Order: sequence, then structure tokens, then C-alpha cells
Amino acid sequence: MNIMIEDIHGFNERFLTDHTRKFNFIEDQFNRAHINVQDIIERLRTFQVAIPSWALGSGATRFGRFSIGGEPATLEDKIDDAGLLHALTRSAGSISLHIPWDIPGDIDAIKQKAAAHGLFFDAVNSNTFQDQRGQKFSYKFGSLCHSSGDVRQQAIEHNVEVVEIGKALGSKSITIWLADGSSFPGQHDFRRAYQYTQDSLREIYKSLPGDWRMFIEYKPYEPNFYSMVIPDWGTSLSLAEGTGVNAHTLVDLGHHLPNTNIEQIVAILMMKGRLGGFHFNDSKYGDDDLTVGNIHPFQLFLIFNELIRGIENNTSQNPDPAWMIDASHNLKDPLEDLMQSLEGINIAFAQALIVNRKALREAQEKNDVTRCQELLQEAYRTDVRSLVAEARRQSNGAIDPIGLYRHLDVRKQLIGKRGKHGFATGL
Ligand SMILES: [Mn+2]
Repeated sequence: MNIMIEDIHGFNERFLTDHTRKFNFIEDQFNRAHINVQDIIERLRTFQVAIPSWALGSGATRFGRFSIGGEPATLEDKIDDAGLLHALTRSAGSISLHIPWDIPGDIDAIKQKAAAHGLFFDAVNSNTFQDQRGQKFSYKFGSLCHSSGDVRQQAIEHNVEVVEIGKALGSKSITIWLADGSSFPGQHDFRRAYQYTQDSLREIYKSLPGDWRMFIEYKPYEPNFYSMVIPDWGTSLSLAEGTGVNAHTLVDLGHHLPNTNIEQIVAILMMKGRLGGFHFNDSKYGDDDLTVGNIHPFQLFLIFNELIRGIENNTSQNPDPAWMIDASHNLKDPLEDLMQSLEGINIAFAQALIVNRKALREAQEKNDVTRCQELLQEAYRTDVRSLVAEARRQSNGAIDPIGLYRHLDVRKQLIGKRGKHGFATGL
């Protein structure tokens, strides 16, 4: 189903008086602080986040999965769902495919469908953490790091094939996340596993067109629980540097041990020109894949503060990072959950945009710790929701996306069309 622009405008009318009142208040506040409101709105309007193809169905824990009904069973359906999100929010302008969960059949038809929704294809994701039917060698003991050259070669060829699919779709990057690691001391020779991984990445890199980038994701544990071959940003960065100029580190918020200072990691990676991409989610304990900004909104704000500083002072020519939501769970309607995540991202982004960076720099120079903290809190404690809504409204999106989604009974319509018990592919 498609959401008509008239539906959006009609629904927005209902809230316009209230919205305008709130927006005027913040506009007045900003004018007095010499912040250009329309500049901030333009930054918000152009900021687009990719939706991963695997987040559009109900997620799963290892204990089970519960269908929410009307789940997208095909790649076409997934593109339609991403299109719905983009129509409502105007901030989900791309889709990130997972291969082999979502291998496009008719590439041209898929491209046309995406273009009709105003979507482009962001990074493609390879998968060597599962065995696929008919696969010759198993990844049970690893893929790019495997002790067997045959397994490594198979994993390299899979990644090269993913690049080929991405080229046909118009993607410009590949994200590699490896489950490779060991669960018992002595299982791995750390040095050999690292070296094999480095060699394999170099092989894959040879297949990348010159305008493509490779993103190397890291994770401290899970599914392996003693060691991961790429456990942290330092390992990822060293592999990226050993692979080539277009290889970068990808930061996934959920892939850190508790209390890790992720904003500092972001700052240094950008300073080195090696922050390639960013996966948004939130977590309480581990890689929980919860709604963005739901548990640690202040951390998200601090991360955006560093991202914006990196973008605005880009001395190392860090390319524009690829933004993606990487969250999925099994309680909420995934489309509603993604809209909440987009809201969380935009709020943190807007708050970080209004940090008085010049004053912060001066306070840092003077070692005025109190002032430094006040300046950050001033931005973080500003209620920017009406600003985010105004950016959406100016882009023909909904002032209240979830409200309109419910008003139009979208899930019920999807269930009517696709059935109640199907599961989305993937996971
Ligand atoms: Mn991720």
C-alpha cells in the first residue's frame, strides 16, 4: 500500500495549530540565541538513515519468534514497507540489503520499485555467519579467518558476489560483519586468525570498484564467547588500514562492552578519516537491538556531538558516514519501532546541532569544566521535538507519523494483504 500525500496533509491539518504554537516558541528561543532555525531544519531534512531489509519483520530472540502479521515475505514487500516509512517520516531514504536473505530476482524491477518510493540502495551486507543450503563448506569454525583455505576462498567469493549484486543495484559500499571467533581458550591461534582475516579482506577489496567503500564492523562477543577475531575498533581500524584507503571501520552502538565511551571512539575514527558507517540501536546489557535513544539518549547526543564536530572539521577527509538503523526485536510492530528510532536519531542530531561549539572550545581552553558541562546540557535539555516535526512537515512528511500510521490502520491493511502468520525472511 502507498500513503497518499493528501492523507498526510489532511492529517497534519489536525495538529497544525498546536504544532505551530510549539514551533514558534522554539523559533523565538533560537532567534534570541542567534541560532538559524531554518539552517537546522535543512540539516534535518537532508539527514537520511538507511533501513535494513531485516528490520521490517518481527525480530527474534534465540528462544522464539512471534509473527506480528502482515510481515513482508519478499524483497518487493520490504521495499514497500521501507517506502511507507519514508513517506511518513521523510528521513528513511534508503534501504540496506542483506545477502543472501534478500537476493533480488529482477534487478531492474527492484530498482524501479525503490525509485518510485524515493529510495536508493545503501550498503550491501554479506553473511558468512550462517551456512546456506547447498553450500559446499561450513562456517561453523569461521569464514574469512578459517584454518582451511577452501573455506576462506568460499567466504571471499560470497563477498565478491555481494559486491556484484550491490553494483547492479547502485550501492556504493559493502559492510562485513564476521561472527568469526572462538569460544574456548586454545581454540584459536589469535595471530593466525587475524592474518587470515587480513589476507581475505584484501582479496575482497580487490573486487571493489574505485568509488566503493568497505566497512569492517566489530563486536566484542557473541556468537563466540571467548574471542572474536574483530572484537573492537582498534582491531577493525588496523585491518582497515592494512586493507586500503577505501576500507573503514563501522561502529554499531550495540557492539561494545557496557559503559564503553563510544563518543570518544567516534571522535578518533573521524580524526583518522576512517569512520565509514554507523549502526544505530540501543541496549541495556549487550547487543540488545532496542529502539534508538530509548535507554541511553544522553550517550546518543554525545555521539552526535562528535559526529557533527567530525563533519564540520573534516581535516582528514572522512567520507560522509553511512547511517543505518540496526535494531530488531519481537514485541512491537517493527514499522512503529523504526519510526520511534528515527525520531530518537533526529532528536539527538538536532540537539547536537545547537551545541554552541565556539563557546565550548573557549571553555575547554580555559579548563572551565562547569561551563563545558552547562553548554552541553543547554543543548541536550532543549525540547527539539517540534523542530524535528517541522522538518518532516516541510518535507511533506507527517507531523505525527505513528499517529497517522495508526489512523490509517496500516498494519491491519498489511495483514489483509499478506496474511496473519507469515514471517519475513532473514534472522
Ligand atoms: Mn550492525
